[in-house]
Formats: sequence, structure tokens, C-alpha cells
Amino acid sequence: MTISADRQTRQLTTQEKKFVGWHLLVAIIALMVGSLFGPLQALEFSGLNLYQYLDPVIQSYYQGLTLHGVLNALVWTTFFIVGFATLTTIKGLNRPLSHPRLNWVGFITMVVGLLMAAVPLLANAATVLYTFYPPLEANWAFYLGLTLVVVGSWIEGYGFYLTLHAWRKDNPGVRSPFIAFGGILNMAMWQIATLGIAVEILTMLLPYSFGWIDATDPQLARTYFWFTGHPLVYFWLLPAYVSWYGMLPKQAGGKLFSDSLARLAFWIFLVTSVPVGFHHQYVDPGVPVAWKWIHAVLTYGVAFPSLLTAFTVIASLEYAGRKRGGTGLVGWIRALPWKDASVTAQLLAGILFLFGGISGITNASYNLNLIVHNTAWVPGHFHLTVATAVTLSFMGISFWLVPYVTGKQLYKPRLALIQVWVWFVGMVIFSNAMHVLGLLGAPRRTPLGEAPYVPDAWNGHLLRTSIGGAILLVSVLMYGWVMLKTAIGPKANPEDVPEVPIAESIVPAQQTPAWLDNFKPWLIGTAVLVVLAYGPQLFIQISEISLNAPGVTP
Ligand code: HAS
Ligand code: CU
Repeated sequence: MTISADRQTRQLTTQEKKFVGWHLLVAIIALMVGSLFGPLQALEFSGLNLYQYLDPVIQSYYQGLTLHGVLNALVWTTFFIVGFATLTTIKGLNRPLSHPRLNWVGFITMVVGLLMAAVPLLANAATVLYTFYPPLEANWAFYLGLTLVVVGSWIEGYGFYLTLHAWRKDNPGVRSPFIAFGGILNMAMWQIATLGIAVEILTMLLPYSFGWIDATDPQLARTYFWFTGHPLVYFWLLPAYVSWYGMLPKQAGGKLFSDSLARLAFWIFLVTSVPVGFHHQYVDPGVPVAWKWIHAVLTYGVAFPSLLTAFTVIASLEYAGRKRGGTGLVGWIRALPWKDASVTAQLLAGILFLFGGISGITNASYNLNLIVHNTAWVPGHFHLTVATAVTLSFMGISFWLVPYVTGKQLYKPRLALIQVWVWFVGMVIFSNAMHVLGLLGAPRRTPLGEAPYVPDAWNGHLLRTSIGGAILLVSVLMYGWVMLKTAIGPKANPEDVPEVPIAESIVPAQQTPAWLDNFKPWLIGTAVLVVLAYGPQLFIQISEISLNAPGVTP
């Protein structure tokens, strides 16, 4: 009891708020710039090619698509996540970072990396899409820049571990507060996951972009990439889950249904996020079918904690809705605080994630994947997941977080509320059209407006994609406006500034079994499973490495 009461007492210092705020600033700028390119693709689909007017600043559809993917999927997410994890660590553990300078070093490393990668991206010298598959070849500064962003995030992660360690020493036997636990676990998962691209970049892509080796091995590079690329999606998702489990119930006027179930879901993510990367490589000829099957089975394993999440988060929301006077089968849903933009953003994010989950589980099936792989279905899927479950949740979080770190009030909360509904409507149209196009065979990553083979049956859906994309642009501009006006608005009275919402568990967290709050066995289990699921294939692919694909500069 006293733990949660105390937790509310320590506010972040001005320095700490600024530090978190810098992360958010970079994140939101990246989202704004990156989002400008989304509708360019979507409009191109119905024959409106705006790229021709951007030449020579942006030279091609593919340069725009690369900027869109890198800025939105990699930069917006990573900076927001590290900033948010800084807040949940400090606020959750109710103490300052143990080595704040270390975290600053990490942050500056991330920014330097971002600037370094931005130069070739803007100069059309890294038009390799966000997956940078060789033999596409980018300028070395792109690879080095990305590496620095990742290394910077690792350094910030070390700062979190040291802080948790210090907290544990002072609080023996106490369960770690959930929001801190979730953010730190995500960092641990990320550090294991990113070993794949670290090896890919350091042993293959950098040497080849420096000209030290002439050619590369695309098969091995893809295996390294997806070692990281799959868990990357859970690195994006888990901070949204931290909020859904650990904050949203409080915002909705209730409690977390079960601290134990919440932690169990997070541990399953730690163990199963990495060893599933071959589900992105079902069509790769160099991976034997048996290994694809093993990763397919494990993919169903990694979907399970999201099913647990749907149960626990909806149960927490039902508890809140009934406490607010909601009755009957659906009356509790109406009773939720739908006027609160932060809550609504996260509810809508969750609703669309139900559909994103369905398309994910479809992707995971080997034989269905053969139908949807490399079609517009896949971006349909990930706009429901990373671009909605995650992005719309982060927007919702920022509606209290940006006021909290700036000491301002949210600018026009009603506008914010409209903005999240506009996102929802735009995304329903966009993602549905993309899924259908995929089933009809439309390829992804293709300027379909120029394709000579487009059958009439696609036209209506291509148009819907454009309309959805245009609506999403309106929403993201509204979001940027609300954030800007909030940040530059006048200082608010301290009592008008939102508090960090921290949900208590119905069964007190202290009753959660100790094995659900102990990293060691889970980290060992993770290492064992990753070695079993990847070791033999990595051994074979590395020992049979054939550097025979010369680089192609797009
Ligand atoms: Fe995925 C491709 C399989 C989840 C992102 N995925 C991608 C790509 C991205 C991506 C970016 O197996 C493209 C990569 C590329 O460029 O090639 N994905 C899955 C599976 C899941 C899944 C099984 N994906 C995600 C998430 C992402 C993401 C999360 C980002 C954040 N995905 C695949 C596969 C491919 C793939 C294949 C390769 C496709 C190919 O061929 O290239 C699962 O984790 C999904 C489980 C989710 C659920 C939903 C649970 C629902 C919840 C909502 C509760 C509701 C609430 C609201 C709280 C089972 C938790 C209540 C509201 C009230 C009002 C009451
Ligand atoms: Cu995946």
C-alpha cells in the first residue's frame, strides 16, 4: 500500500523531464517527417504521382518509401520507447537513474547515429528500404548511423539495469513495480534481438560499403536481419502493453486485473520473441523446411501472450467500466471515459490490434503465407500493428506525457480526441483495402500507379488506399499541431498538469510469485531457446557463406 502511495510522491526533476522530453521531441519530428511520405505512396496507387514535383529533393518513390519506413518504423518508435522507458524506470522505481550521465551518453550516441544516417538517406544514397536487404547497397554512413542508434539504445538500457539493481538492493523481497519491470524487460529483449543486425552490419554490410569486400551473401544477411527484424516488432509493442496493463486501467478508473498474468505475458515475450525470424523467410530457398516449421510453431507461441493480453486488459477495462456504473454485457464499454483522448486512443488501438493479430496469425501459417507474402496484405498487417496498436497508443500516451514533461496543459483536448478518431477511420479504410489488394495479388513495395498489369478489380481498392492514406495524413498533421501547441503553450498551474497514471493490481503485486519477478531463469531459458532454434542454421549458413552477390546501388 505505502509503496504505491509513495510512488506518487516523487515527481521527476526538471532535468529528468527535459531528458525524457528530448527523446520525445526527436521521436515526434521523425513521425511528422516520415508520415509525409506515407500518403505519397498511397496517392500514387490511384495514379496521382506527387513525386514528380518533389524532384530533385526526393528523387524516387523508393527514396520516399525508405524515408517513410526508416523514420516511422525505426526512429519514431526507438526514440519514443527509450524516452518512455526512462520515465517508467524512474517513476516506477520511484528513484532517479543511478547513472544519469551514462544515459545521456546513450542518448547523444543515438542522435549522432540518426544524423549520420540522415545524410545518405536524404541524398538518395541509402535508398534500400527499411530492411536494407543486400545486394542493395547503401552508403556506409547509413549502416554506421543505424549501428550508433542501436548502440546508444543499449547504453541507455545499461543505465536502466543499473538503476534496477540499485533499487533491488534497497528493496529486498519487494516485487519490482510493473511499469519499470516491463520497460526494462523490453530493453533486455532488444539487446538480445539486435545481435543479429549488429553481426550483419559489422561483418558484412559495413565492410562491403567500405569496399573491403566486393560482394555479399544475401541469404545469410536475411537470416541475420530477421533474427532482429521479428523481435523488433515486439520491441515496439511491449511499451504499448506497459501502458495498457500498467497505466490505462488507472486512466479508465479501475485496476489491473492481474499483475501475475501481466508479468507472465512479458516473460513469454522475452523467451519467444527472437527464435521465430524464419517466418519472414518462408520463401527463402536457403532455409530448410524443417526449420521453417520449427519457427512457425514458435510463432504461434509468441502470439499466445497477446491473447493473454487481450484477456487481462479487457478484464481490467471491464472492471473499470463497471466501477463507473456500466452494466450489462456491453454497458461497461460505454461507461469507459471515451471523452479522454488518451484513453480513447488506446482503446481504438486495441480494437484495431484484434484485426492486426488475425492477419499476423494468418501470415504465420506457412501455406497461407505463400499467398500473402510480398503482397499489399503485409503492409496492411503492419499498419494495424506498428502503425496503430503501437503508434496510436504512443499518441495516446503522449497526450499526458508531453504535458507532464513540459509542465503544460494539453492543447485542445477535443481536437486530440477528434484526431484519434480520424486515425481510426483512416486506418480502417486503408488497411482493409491493403489486405484485400494483397489477396487479389497486388505486390507490396511497388508504385502500382505505374504498373501496366493492374486489373480493373484492383481499382476500387487502390482508390480506397489513397483515401485512407489522405485521411491518415490529416490525422497526423492534427497530432503534430496538438503536440506543438502543447509544447509552446503557457506554463500551467501545477495542479492542472497531469500525473503519471500508475494502475494498482486488484490482487496486490506483492502477492505475485517471486519466480515471475526474477530475470535469471528467464534469461537462461531465452538463451537456450535461441541457440536451439537458430544455432544449427546459423552454423551451416556461416560455414557455407558464399560472398558472391556484388552490391547494387539503387
Ligand atoms: Fe507481424 C510481418 C506474424 C504481430 C509488425 N509484422 C510483419 C511486418 C511487420 C510486422 C512490420 O508470421 C513486415 C515486415 C516486412 O517488412 O517484411 N505478426 C505476426 C504474428 C503476430 C504479429 C503471429 N507484427 C505483429 C506486431 C507488429 C508486427 C505486434 C508490430 C508492432 N508478421 C507475422 C509474419 C510476418 C509478419 C509471419 C511475415 C509476413 C511476410 O510474409 O512477409 C502476433 O504477435 C499477433 C498476435 C496478436 C493478437 C491480438 C491480441 C489483441 C489484443 C487487443 C485487445 C483489445 C483491447 C481493446 C485492449 C492475438 C491484445 C479493448 C477495447 C474495448 C473498447 C473494450
Ligand atoms: Cu515477424
